[in-house]
Amino acid sequence: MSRNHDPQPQPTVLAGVPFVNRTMEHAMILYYSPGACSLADHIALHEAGLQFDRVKVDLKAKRTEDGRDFTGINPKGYVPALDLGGGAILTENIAILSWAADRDPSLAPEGRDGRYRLLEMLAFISTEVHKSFKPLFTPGSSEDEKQAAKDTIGKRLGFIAERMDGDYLFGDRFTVADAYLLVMLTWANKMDIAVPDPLPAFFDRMKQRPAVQLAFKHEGLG
Ligand SMILES: N[C@@H](CCC(=O)N[C@@H](CS)C(=O)NCC(=O)O)C(=O)O
Repeated sequence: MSRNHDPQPQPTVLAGVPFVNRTMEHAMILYYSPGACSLADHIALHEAGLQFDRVKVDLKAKRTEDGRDFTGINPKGYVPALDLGGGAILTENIAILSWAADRDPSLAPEGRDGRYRLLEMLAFISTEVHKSFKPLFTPGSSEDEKQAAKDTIGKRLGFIAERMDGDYLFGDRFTVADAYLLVMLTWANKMDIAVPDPLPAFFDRMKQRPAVQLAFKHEGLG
């Protein structure tokens, strides 16, 4: 298990209820695998200035780095899983990223519909981009299946690229959706999928953010 060396957490308020994300008894814990989609949540938690511990998961063996059966923590058997403290486990990228944006509302788009625009984008990235990578990560996929996946991902990244209007997905300010998109771009680069403009510049911009650099460092990524 590793721990942040960031400043102590400040109490925040969720739905009118004061919330401290760490007590001596109940640390928040992110279960992650290096470079997996959980990297988006890792970045978002840093961006929100939250204090948390990290536990690496071996996704093949379904074991945590400290030797526990991961399916006992998240019966779904996949990352991300966020222990909010005392064993209350939150799963699914859309939920965890939305949760982080509720902790720090500057991480969601502004405006009356900002929260729904965020969910719309997170759902698109999750169900249309992230899931489309599956054949590329599944042993035994045929070359045709892999090429079809690459074509679909290229098309969906193109849809996002055409709508980018500013430095980030929602203009000039980072939101948690940018963290998810960044992870998709790291995968696209690894899989030699052409990434349309202006996404390469977005990728470089994101890599300059201290929270992104910290998450990459914690996960041992280059
Ligand atoms: N629906 C889940 C999917 C998460 C997911 O695909 N996690 C992958 C890593 S990126 C994983 O842990 N795969 C291992 C497995 O499914 O056994 C979410 O959006 O959070």
